[in-house]
Amino acid sequence: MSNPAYTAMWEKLNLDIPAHDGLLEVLGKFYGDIYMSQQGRLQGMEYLDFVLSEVHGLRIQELQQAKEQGKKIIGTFCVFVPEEITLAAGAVHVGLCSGADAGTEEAEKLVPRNTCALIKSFIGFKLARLCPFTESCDLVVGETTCDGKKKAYEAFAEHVPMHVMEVPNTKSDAARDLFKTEVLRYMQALQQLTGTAITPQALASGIRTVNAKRRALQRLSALRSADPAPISGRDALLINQVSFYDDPERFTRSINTLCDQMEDRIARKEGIAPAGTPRLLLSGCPMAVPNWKLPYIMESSGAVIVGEESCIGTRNTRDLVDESQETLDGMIDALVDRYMKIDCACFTPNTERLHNVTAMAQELKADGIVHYALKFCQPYAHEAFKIEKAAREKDIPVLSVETDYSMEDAEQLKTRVEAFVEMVRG
Ligand code: BJ8
Repeated sequence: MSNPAYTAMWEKLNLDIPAHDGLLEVLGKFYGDIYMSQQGRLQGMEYLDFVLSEVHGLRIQELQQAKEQGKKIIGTFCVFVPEEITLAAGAVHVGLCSGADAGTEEAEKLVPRNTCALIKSFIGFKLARLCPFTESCDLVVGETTCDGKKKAYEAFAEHVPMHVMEVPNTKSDAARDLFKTEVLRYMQALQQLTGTAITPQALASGIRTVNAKRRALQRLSALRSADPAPISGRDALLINQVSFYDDPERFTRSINTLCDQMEDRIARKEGIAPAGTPRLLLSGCPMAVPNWKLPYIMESSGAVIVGEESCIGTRNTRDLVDESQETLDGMIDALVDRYMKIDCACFTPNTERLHNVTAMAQELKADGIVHYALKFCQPYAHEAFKIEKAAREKDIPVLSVETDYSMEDAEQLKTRVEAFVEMVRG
């Protein structure tokens, strides 16, 4: 993955070149072991392999070209930041690196040690000068979701230009009003940054583009109810991860082509694993690139993952924005309604998630659920108890896992996952 052709660009972005080369080397090896070792992958996955191999290369080059054309780059860490608005302002919306242990020592000088790996990762990537996305950003947009993130953004703001959106903790009418105010404030900040007034036409187009991307991912998700499973969970997770980096229109076309291939495969009754392979739903915290440890352990323990109930999964794709509005205000209301349906564990209460997880397990014919919380993530660790109870009431077995980005617990996790797979196999 390290490529001398991009070194000048990375130098210009002030990356730590030797450390970055080292990171890409490890990432390339990790990817080879986890992804390229799979048998019978869909042909359409070649596109995803290519995008990932070029995620710090060609994609960053595209961002630099966009900047030369006067476009602004907006970086985010949460699905509450509306991409529709970013696109309507003619800017580029990207997710930022937060899925690997990097610069942890430096990060722990800014945030407490008992902070989740995702937060430490994005701070570490910045302080260690390893993320070309962060370095390309004209603005990073944070949100007041969990305590860890909202306090971390205070520290992060000393290192990057930041805008923080206030995301409410409840779903009351007052909370919806607050979020609408915040969407308008984000819109204003973007208009100021880009010098572009957001028109109803531009917002309608942004809504259509993001809806089309979500529809393609919904289509992919629904096809996974087939047995044998047409795609591995690792590949499906990768697709969801890439959806945060890639150009949205190009990505949507590629995923629809991949779905056509999945349909052919299903018609031939073929799959990535034999029919009857234990099927698991993965639920919980988002898994950013290259956080593939748990999916790899699950799928190398005799199971196939059939869905990801997370923000890098269906929590981000389940709901669409109503496209029938014609006025700017009507579209913003439609957008706010859609975003207020997100069932993030930061909300209280968050009972709709219990229904969504169990319904998803049933629709995808999952034999069990693996609930995943990052260590020190209070919201998802709390909800693990509730998910276990809700699933038990529907006779769905649950394995609750707490882990981080290190490989130290890999063996221990594998033992637990293998025992769970044997149990659901019955
Ligand atoms: S909408 S899930 S992307 S906040 S793992 S940083 S919650 S302590 S990521 Fe999230 Fe938005 Fe919610 Fe989705 Fe905090 Fe937990 Fe860390 Fe987390």
